[in-house]
Amino acid sequence: MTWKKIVLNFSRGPVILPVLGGIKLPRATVGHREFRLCRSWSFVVVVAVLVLWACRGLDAGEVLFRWDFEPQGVDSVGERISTMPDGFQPGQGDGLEIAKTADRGWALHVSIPAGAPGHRNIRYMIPADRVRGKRLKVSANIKAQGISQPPNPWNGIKCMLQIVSPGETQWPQQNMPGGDFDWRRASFLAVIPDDVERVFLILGLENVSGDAWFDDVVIEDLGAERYRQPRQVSLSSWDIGCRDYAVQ
Ligand SMILES: [Ca+2]
Repeated sequence: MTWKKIVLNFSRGPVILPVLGGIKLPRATVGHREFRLCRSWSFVVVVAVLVLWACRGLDAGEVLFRWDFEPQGVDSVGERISTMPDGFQPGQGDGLEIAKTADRGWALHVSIPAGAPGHRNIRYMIPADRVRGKRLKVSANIKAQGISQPPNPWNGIKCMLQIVSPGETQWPQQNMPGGDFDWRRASFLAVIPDDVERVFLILGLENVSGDAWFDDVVIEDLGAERYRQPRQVSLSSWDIGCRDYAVQ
């Protein structure tokens, strides 16, 4: 039997379907034997539901934290505010503010003057007990303007976790390019060890100059760790959801 003998035959009359009814399903002929491609739409529906359920487990989870940097009080009604969200620890120096953008409302704006690459960030301490042994997804909308070329791939725009465990510190992130780009969604995954002591979210710039904006920063709990290796995974490129992982 060869594939050449497989002929789809759409002329054998209707197959009455138990779910949708009245829709013709094609039949296949293999040699002298004939069979239906699908026994019923019920089977198709069940498979589709299972696939959707499996995909949901890959990229959706309980939202633990979300920051959109929008003002919360009457004091914030104005042209400009500089107050960081509750719990965030701003770094020293200028160049950190919550500023209004043209297309995303208020956002975190981090700026370092051209010609003087340096470090500037804010950090948020995530309660370790809340994420211990969990898989986390961190995502944010990021915009860049005039970011100088990072000296190393891991420098530059930082949307990163610092995971401190006994004898080991991990820095999972998605590496990002320099230059200019409009709002894009960055995301990465991280596995939090059972013995974690401290976890920080860090947003800012490292070893570069230029301007970066951060908005709609979300940390999701994807559930308990399903595997031990790799301990960190991150997306290899922009905007590809949670399907194509690259081990850092
Ligand atoms: Ca916003």
